[in-house]
Amino acid sequence: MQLALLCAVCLLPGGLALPLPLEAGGMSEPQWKQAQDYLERFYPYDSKTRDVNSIEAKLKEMQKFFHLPITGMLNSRIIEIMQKPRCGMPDVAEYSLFPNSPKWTSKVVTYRILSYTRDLSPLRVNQLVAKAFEMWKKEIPLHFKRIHRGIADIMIGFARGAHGDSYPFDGPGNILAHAFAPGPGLGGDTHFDEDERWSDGSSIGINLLYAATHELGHSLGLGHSSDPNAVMYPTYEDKDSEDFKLSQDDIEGIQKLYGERGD
Ligand SMILES: [Ca+2]
Ligand SMILES: [Zn+2]
Ligand SMILES: [Zn+2]
Repeated sequence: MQLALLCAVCLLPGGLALPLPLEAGGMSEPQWKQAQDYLERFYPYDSKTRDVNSIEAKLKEMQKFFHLPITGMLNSRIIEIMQKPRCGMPDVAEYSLFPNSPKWTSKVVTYRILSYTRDLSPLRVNQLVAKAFEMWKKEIPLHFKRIHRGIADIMIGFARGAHGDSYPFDGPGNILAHAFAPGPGLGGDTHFDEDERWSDGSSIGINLLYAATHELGHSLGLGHSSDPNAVMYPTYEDKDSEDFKLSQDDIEGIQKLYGERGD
C-alpha cells in the first residue's frame, strides 16, 4: 500500500553536529530515539544506495529532500524540522508521483465523508472538503461528486489512534493526517487525526482546508514536494488564512498526471 528550507550555518544556534551512527552525545535518549523513529518512518527505504537500512543514509535523504547541506550529521535545524507537525506519508523522492504514477481514470471521482470532527460543525467540514476539492478541480479535467452512501473512490473521515489501516494515529501533534494514492480499497482514502484540534481558520488549531487540500493531493496521486511553497510540502506551517492557493509546483504536478482543464 502506498501511502515532503533553506538553511545556513548562521541558523544553527548551539549546533548539535553529531555523526549519526555514533553515540548520542548532547542529545537525550528520547531525542535520539525520536530522530531514529522519524527517519525510519518517513524515509522507509532508499533505492539508490545499497545500505538501505543505514540511519546515516536516511538522514542524507532527508537533508536532500529539505535542501539542507548533505552531511549525514544531525544538527539543530534537522531536529527542528523533525519536531514540526506534519503529514504521515513518507518523503522519499520517488513519491513525488507515487511509483507507477497511479491516478483515477474515470472523469468523475466520488467521495464520501464517513465521520466528522467534534471541533467543527458537519456543515462546515462539508464546505471545507468541497473547497479543497475545488482547489484541485480548477486545474485538471476531473469532476468530484459527493455521495452519501455506499463506497466512494475517496472515503474521508476523522479517527484517533488505531483506525483500521496499518497506520495508527499518534495522539495530539506530530502526524496530522494521511491519505492513500489512487486505487481500489483504501486507495484514495483520507484520514484526519481526531486527536488534533481542527479549525476553519477562525480559531486556534490546524487549518482543515489546508490539511484537506494537501491530503487530497495524495488521494489524486501526488507525493510530497520539497518546494516549501507547495501545498504538498510535508510539514504543516500555520495557515491563518483561507486564501492560500496551490503553488505553481502543485499545479505542474497534478497536470502532469491529468492534463489541463479544457474549459
Ligand atoms: Ca497526531
Ligand atoms: Zn502528505
Ligand atoms: Zn488511516
